[in-house]
Amino acid sequence: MQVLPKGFRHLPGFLDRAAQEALVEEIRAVVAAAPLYTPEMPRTGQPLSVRMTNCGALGWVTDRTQGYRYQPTHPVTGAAWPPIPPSLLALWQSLLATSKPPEACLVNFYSDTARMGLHQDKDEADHETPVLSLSLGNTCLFRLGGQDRKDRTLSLKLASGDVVVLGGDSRMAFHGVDRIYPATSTLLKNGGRINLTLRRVTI
Ligand code: MD3
Ligand code: FE
Repeated sequence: MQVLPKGFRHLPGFLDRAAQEALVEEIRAVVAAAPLYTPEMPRTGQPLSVRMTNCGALGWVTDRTQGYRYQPTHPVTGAAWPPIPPSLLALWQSLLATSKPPEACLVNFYSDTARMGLHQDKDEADHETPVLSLSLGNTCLFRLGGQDRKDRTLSLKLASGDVVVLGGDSRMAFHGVDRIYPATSTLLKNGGRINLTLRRVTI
């Protein structure tokens, strides 16, 4: 029997169509100020298939020479990240018990062929505050494991408008995206999927 880790919450269809459309426009404005770039694996320089940008005081970035890190500026333009849209700050406040605001909002853009390998999110000093994830566009097959890479995993689909809270035991769980299902949403005119993750970075 599969059991979800304690602290994992999946809220299917939490955002209605109008809220999703409004969020896409806000993300378009973020991307206009902070263009999507192609992140690279540390040391090998192997490109990730997901393109990324951020908003917030800190952004998660990775490249061959400096590896995984948070920094206050865009790795290509050198500009400060644009602010997190107020609607996302309000969502964070309404869903989480914490009084600490998010510092980073990572924007992942998946083409219909992109994926993300199994990994842990551990570049934050704060491992306690939950991560809040929002999905927009095509449905993906998401995989969630345990705190050890060898732990059994379970798969679930994340559709446009779904919200996931990764708190408690799920905060340090391995996870990844195995595939995107093309043409499962009409939200993004050119297909693909956007995932937003709001995070607390510093203690
Ligand atoms: C479980 N993003 O940005 S979202 C990531 O769909 C990331 O783009 C995936 O993994 C995506 O790091 C998954 C759901 C998610 C986000 C953060 C987590 C699951 C998580 C952090 C800890 C555990
Ligand atoms: Fe992750």
